[in-house]
Amino acid sequence: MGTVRLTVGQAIVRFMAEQYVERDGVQNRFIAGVWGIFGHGNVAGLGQALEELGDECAMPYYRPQNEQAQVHLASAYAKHKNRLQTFACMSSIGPGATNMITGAAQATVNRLPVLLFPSDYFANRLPDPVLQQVEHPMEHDVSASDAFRPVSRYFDRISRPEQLLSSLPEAFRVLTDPAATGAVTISLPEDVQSEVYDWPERFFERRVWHVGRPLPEAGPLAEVAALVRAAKKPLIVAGGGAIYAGAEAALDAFATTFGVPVSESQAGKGVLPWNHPMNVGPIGANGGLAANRLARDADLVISIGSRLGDFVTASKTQFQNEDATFVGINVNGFDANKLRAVPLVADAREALTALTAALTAAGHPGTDQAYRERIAALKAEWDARVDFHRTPNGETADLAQPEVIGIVNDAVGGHATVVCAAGSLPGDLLKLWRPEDSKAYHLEYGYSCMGYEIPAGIGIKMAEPEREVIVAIGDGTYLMLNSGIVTAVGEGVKITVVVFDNHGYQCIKDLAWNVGIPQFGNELRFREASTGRLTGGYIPVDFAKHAEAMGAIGVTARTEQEIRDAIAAARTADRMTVIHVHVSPDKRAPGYEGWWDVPPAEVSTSETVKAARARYEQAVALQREELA
Ligand SMILES: Cc1ncc(C[n+]2csc(CCOP(=O)(O)OP(=O)(O)O)c2C)c(N)n1
Ligand SMILES: [Mg+2]
Repeated sequence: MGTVRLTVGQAIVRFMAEQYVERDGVQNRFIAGVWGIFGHGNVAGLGQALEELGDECAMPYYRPQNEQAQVHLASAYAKHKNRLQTFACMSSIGPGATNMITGAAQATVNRLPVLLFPSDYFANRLPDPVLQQVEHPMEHDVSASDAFRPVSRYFDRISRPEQLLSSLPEAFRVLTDPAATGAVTISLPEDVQSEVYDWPERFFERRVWHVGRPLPEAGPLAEVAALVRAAKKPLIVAGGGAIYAGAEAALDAFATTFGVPVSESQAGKGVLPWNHPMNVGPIGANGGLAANRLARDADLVISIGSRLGDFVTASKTQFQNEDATFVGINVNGFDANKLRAVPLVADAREALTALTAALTAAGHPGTDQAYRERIAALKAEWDARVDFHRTPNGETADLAQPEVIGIVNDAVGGHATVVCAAGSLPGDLLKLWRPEDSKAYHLEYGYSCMGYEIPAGIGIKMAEPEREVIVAIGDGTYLMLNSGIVTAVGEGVKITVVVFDNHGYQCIKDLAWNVGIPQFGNELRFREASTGRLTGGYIPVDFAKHAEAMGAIGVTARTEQEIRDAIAAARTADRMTVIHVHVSPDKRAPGYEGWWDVPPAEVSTSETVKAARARYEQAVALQREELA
């Protein structure tokens, strides 16, 4: 058997180019390219390899402005591609590496594949401490890259070239396994990246990773079918896994045939179009009244591809029927078993198809007329509430955020992808945005990471260039991580960013208010001499000018017509546009019988804190600790 003489960096590039995935008979290459910022840790290793082999291996290199952003971009790309393709991301040693940790955590929380190559200190340790080395006084084998371990689904450090022979295949096995996937980190010491090895030729042969659709076992399937037949008031909670599995049609058939309402998490929103008769809208802390009322009384709750985060379960207060049974349909046994559920560990599409067949064979008539009428009545009431919030009514000096959401959604339609992650926008979008297909709503609300939005918008647009992409972003988040605009301009990626400027972290101000604290630290205000605190006027930021300075088109829009005009102009512009919209600092969509566990101080001299604590103790009594 022949060998090929390559450096570690060169071997990685050659290997990645030959890794494919296949699902349902369709094949594609798994790694679309490599994002990275160079430093002494990787310029001579992976950097040299990409420069020499990138064209030959069709492995394009992309340059971000920030290592965290490139990981967000890669995970958004993977999410839009239903996890069937992603990017690799590399960094230098130390700060470049640790900058990727936030992105790694965000990908792992959301069960999205990203392949990370941080650089690491010399394996031979001779130059120690190399520039940027955090020296651990008692454990010399510990490096900054070890901080990736708790946020990765697979971690390895390559201290001898031949370790790649087992490590790289394992990395791809984890990345392409729907139950195991998340951030995969292979840390590469600076010296090892440039070292040569005689690799077996077969290491570089094409490998096709089958992305499985695990079938439900007969026993649990029969048990779940019996539960559905016995249920009078069943409810589905659809999560991201339903979309990644391409279960839209199977879910539609199941829900429609058996009259089972479908509620949505942030990741699951859009799995059925908003106006599907069985789509009862969002559930949980940020949910709507239809889903939340049905959830309160449901006697059977079937979660499909959801990690059942606290926003979905309203911190375990959402399901108040003590006799309710839970079913967890999930490829991942960990998620399938949550809420003490009967687990159906399987691919969402396959599980729903099998369940529909079993129930049809048993002649199950589905839910009764009264329940179906209740679903329709609640849905009509909720849709009317949404219309009300989306319609401008001139109550506030600047437009209110829900009104701007309605205006933007009407302007771009139900097939543009809206992307968001943190702030008050996710809650308002969950309630008010109206997606018409499962790729029209892209929320990262697992890690809810400020800074995700702009890089994610770029990733989505790269994943599907034909689709209009709208980045909905708060002023606070924009200020945290906006340099992706330069990347988008450079790459010719045309997205539209709508900055909702309400002068600060208004969702946290709301939250502070709820726990009894007056405005403190959340608004974007000048420090005031008289108070010594951040109580002065608003610090003015011109987001349109800022975006223009980075090469984008910047527009300020204050009225409905100006927003519509700006979106229309963005469509025909030659580059990306940032629309700065002034929104009222005080008006957002209200809550609809959801709750979120944020404990106010147990002791305080403040009357508002004491009152908040008393309210909290009443609410927390509804928490179902047996579902923990
Ligand atoms: C990286 C990161 N830091 C802090 C937080 C906590 N946090 C959540 S939303 C938010 C404020 C967001 O402000 P802005 O983007 O202006 O949105 P608004 O609340 O005003 O709608 C903060 C600080 C977070 N989610 N992510
Ligand atoms: Mg804000």
